[in-house]
Amino acid sequence: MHSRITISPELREWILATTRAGHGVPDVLRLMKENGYDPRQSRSIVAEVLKLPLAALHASTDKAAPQGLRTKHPEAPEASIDGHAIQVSLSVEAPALRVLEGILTAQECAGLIALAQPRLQRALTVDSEGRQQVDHRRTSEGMFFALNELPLVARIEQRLASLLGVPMNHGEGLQILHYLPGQAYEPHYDWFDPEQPGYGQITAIGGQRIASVVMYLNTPEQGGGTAFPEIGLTVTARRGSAVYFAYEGGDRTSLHAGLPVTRGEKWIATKWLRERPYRNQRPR
Ligand SMILES: O=C(O)CCC(=O)C(=O)O
Repeated sequence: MHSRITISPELREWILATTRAGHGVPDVLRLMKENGYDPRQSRSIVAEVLKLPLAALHASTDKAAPQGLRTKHPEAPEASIDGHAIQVSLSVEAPALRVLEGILTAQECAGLIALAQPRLQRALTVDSEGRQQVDHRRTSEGMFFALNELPLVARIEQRLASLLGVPMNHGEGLQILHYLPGQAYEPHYDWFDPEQPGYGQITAIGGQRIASVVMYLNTPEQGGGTAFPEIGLTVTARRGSAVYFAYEGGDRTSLHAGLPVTRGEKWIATKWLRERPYRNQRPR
């Protein structure tokens, strides 16, 4: 798409080194402008070097975009969104965590499973260089919906956006995971480590992740809860409920794991939220 641009090896290496050092796309574009590059041409060059869609760079550098947005932790015991009653049944301060009942109806859970099933593949994780890879720590199967891909997906995304006070476009596409007996997701953080070499590239669009919502689409017969080992909490997986947790600034108490399913199966839908708009990126 950008094959007609000539990029010197030095410039290419500088862009890669700058993002690897933890700077985002807006910083790279600002520095290029200060050095006399035309902003439009800079965007094309950066898109080509970082293998990002050009449209996404417009989103990440949009001056009107709120920077460093945070989610609003639900405080009231009950919220009504679109006539949909959501209850907070457990609150924790560190990490900021809420167990939410009634986030999805039984029909919505069944609808997501039916839509996802034919598209399942071995779930991947993002390595320290920002690449998607098969990882022994995560043995489930999964798939991503694009943001706003279908009316059901859009309705759920809008509900989460209203509940948490962040625009829908700060969300990554909804991920569906399916676990069978013995499958699990070992303890991990959802936020990206700024010390890792791929940090600048992973966060170039949308910035850092700020919060997660894990929604349970079925009730496993046994096992499959979401554990938070730093605080000694396990959230039981129950159809239609969810666990929301926030981790601005890389909160280490947000360490969590999908415990092994010991009988039956487990289906979840996960929404990760970013501090800035995130343009409908499918995992690379
Ligand atoms: O399966 C779970 O309960 C947790 C899933 C999870 O940690 C994730 O998708 O990041």
